[in-house]
Amino acid sequence: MKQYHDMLQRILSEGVSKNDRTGTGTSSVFGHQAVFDLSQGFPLVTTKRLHLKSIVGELLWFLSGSTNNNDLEDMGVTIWREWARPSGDLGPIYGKQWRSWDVYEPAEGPPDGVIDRLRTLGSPICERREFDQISWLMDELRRNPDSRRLVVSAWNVADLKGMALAPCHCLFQFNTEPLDLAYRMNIAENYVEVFELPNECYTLDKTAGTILAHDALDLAGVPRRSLSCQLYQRSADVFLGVPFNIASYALLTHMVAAQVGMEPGKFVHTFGDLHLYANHVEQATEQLGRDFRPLPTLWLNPEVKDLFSYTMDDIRVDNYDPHPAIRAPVAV
Ligand code: DHF
Ligand code: TMP
Repeated sequence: MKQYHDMLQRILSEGVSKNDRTGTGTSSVFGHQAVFDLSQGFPLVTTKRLHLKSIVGELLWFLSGSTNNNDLEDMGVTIWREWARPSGDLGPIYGKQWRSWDVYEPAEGPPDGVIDRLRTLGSPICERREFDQISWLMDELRRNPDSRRLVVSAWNVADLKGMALAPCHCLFQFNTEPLDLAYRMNIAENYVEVFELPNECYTLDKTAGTILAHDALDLAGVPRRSLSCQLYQRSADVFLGVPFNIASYALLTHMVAAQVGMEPGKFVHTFGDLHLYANHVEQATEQLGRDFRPLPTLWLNPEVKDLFSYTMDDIRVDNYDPHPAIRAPVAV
């Protein structure tokens, strides 16, 4: 996770002092990009231990469409507690916008005369409908994988005033690319049991990316496309929020890819205001002194047949061997 240490380092060397909404004070850079190649391991920071259950729980909570902190706490996750109202409500944040963005459309039905009369009385003449951006995305990825409009937005201007916190990770876009044959052969053994085929008259030369007996290797189950995701994050707490955000969107990319039969490609993380809070400097410096460990790998239960059916038990990270956690206070 050199990309993550580069962010910390860049803020420490080039960051400018800025005041902020919470009154804590930050050192900040505006505009940064990090790219994570998901084929090189799951990007979970190894130089401090991250609480994976909080990351997975939060993403499942977003995908469920909930915006009530009580639903998140029922999964044992407390990261949104400080912002919740006494009822647990957080206003129309991510879950609402991802799954049921409000759409107002001219009401249909009443004869023109009635509409005109309501108009003169100043009455609303719209009907409310809900748009599920995530379901739309899944359909569109299958229907139109070359689309350049595979965008999901949490930044709903009309709803901002009701939100407990304005969306930090506000917009993401997916992109698919065809995989060439050599790459598909290289990943084949992740999908089909090539070495257990009854017909043994073939040789898979993985280094050369060639196959000597084509008809013996069945690539039917091997993805034809890779799937990448780019996130725009307008505001980013580099020590506490960012490691969560990287892992969360990497996980989302893996889950979506699994459901549409594509190979996870890259996660591109683009930042607006990337900042280190003044009371996290010591912790960040300690973390920078630690050496990287190998990245873990992600396992998703292949039995799960739709994006909204994943549970905690269907998602596992193997071979995570991080340095110890480093505590830091969160700015509210
Ligand atoms: N406000 C601020 N100032 N920074 C944030 O990162 C932030 N993130 C929010 C909401 N508001 C925020 C939602 N995400 C933690 C991590 C992510 C997160 C909120 C909090 C956090 O405190 N992490 C600790 C403990 C994690 C745990 O309890 O599982 C950590 O050490 O990583
Ligand atoms: P702001 O709304 O004034 O920008 O404050 C939001 C703070 O929360 C800011 O420090 C960024 C941080 N944050 C993250 O870094 N990641 C997240 O996922 C969330 C929700 C917040």
